[in-house]
Amino acid sequence: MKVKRYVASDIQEAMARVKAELGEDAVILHVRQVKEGGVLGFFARTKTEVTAALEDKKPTVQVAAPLPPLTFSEPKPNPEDEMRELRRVLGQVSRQLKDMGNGAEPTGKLAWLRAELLDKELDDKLVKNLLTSIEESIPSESSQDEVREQLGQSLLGLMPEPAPITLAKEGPLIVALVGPTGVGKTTTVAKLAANFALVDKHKVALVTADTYRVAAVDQLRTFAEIIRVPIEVAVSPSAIQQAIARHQDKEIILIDTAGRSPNNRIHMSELRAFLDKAQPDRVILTLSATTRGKDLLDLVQKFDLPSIDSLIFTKIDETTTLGGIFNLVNFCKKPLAYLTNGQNVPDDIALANSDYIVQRFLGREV
Ligand SMILES: Nc1nc2c(ncn2[C@@H]2O[C@H](COP(=O)(O)OP(=O)(O)O)[C@@H](O)[C@H]2O)c(=O)[nH]1
Ligand SMILES: [Mg+2]
Repeated sequence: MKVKRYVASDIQEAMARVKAELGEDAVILHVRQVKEGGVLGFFARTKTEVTAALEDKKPTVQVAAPLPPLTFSEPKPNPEDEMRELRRVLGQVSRQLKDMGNGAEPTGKLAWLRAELLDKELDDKLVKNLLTSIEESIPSESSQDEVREQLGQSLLGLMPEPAPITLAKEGPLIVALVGPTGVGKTTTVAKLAANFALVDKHKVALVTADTYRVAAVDQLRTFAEIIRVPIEVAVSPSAIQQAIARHQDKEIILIDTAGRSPNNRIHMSELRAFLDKAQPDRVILTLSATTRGKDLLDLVQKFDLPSIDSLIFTKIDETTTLGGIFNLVNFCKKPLAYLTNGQNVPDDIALANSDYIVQRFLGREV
């Protein structure tokens, strides 16, 4: 890779020089204002500095092919995906720069796989462990196909058995969905309620603790009326206890919690107060598959890990890389319960089948 710095009187001039020298394929790494000339900082002129890079050859990493959807809907182009692509390219450039700086260009037979896995947003440490496990499992002269096959096995080995909701207990099973705002908790509660009530003919009650947005209550209430499931609006932790007490004849009580900011301590302690009173049998952390890897890890730590027993990933129809799921599962060792893949209630939800996730990660038809 060729990296070059250009200083010009303005950004237009700098970009013209980048284009003239490095061509249209150059990647802009950095733009900043610099002072030049002058004496002891006086009379210095402000210039624009652009650092640009050009790859010598085509990148060896393959771009993941678009993955097939779980059911009907096609992956939709989405600005977040475009941003992700931009970040991916920049990440790739900065990794290569770092490798060059360290004089540590990845060597060894699996360097191609390392690049590919990092590119799919798998965490550095996880990639290292996977490569070690592959090297230990198959002969070093194995073909790329054999390596990929082993990768699939190693990834499968990472995934705990899926843990869907099962109604084995006497009295109502109390299940609460928690998670950041906008990930799809209410929609997922609606999907689960519809499946339990209409498909499996169980006695269901809904409780919403999301009273912060009028629209949120209405959203679930309208839906509950359609599927003829009772709904309670719990405005306080003690109200949630009373709401649950009123539905002891049900087989499952699904609690939709407020999508509150995990960065806000008051929000999180309110959530905890609701859960303390509700005493759920299961707390399922709901996360969006479109959230970037590192942000996912930050989020999961804010949601009081010990009390969480499983995970739901939503919006897998909106992303082509499922790398974040492996990072997270590997980090918190919690099983997945469900995946959701669209806005349609009640259809766009499925059991979190590990094989499906691995195949999609590997870019294979499922
Ligand atoms: N594409 C897609 N959108 C979803 C999915 N689940 C939920 N949504 C959408 O995400 C938005 C936020 O959902 P909502 O249930 O209100 O999120 P909450 O704030 O966590 O309760 C809505 O527009 C939903 O239709 C999914 O699996 N795929
Ligand atoms: Mg909601």
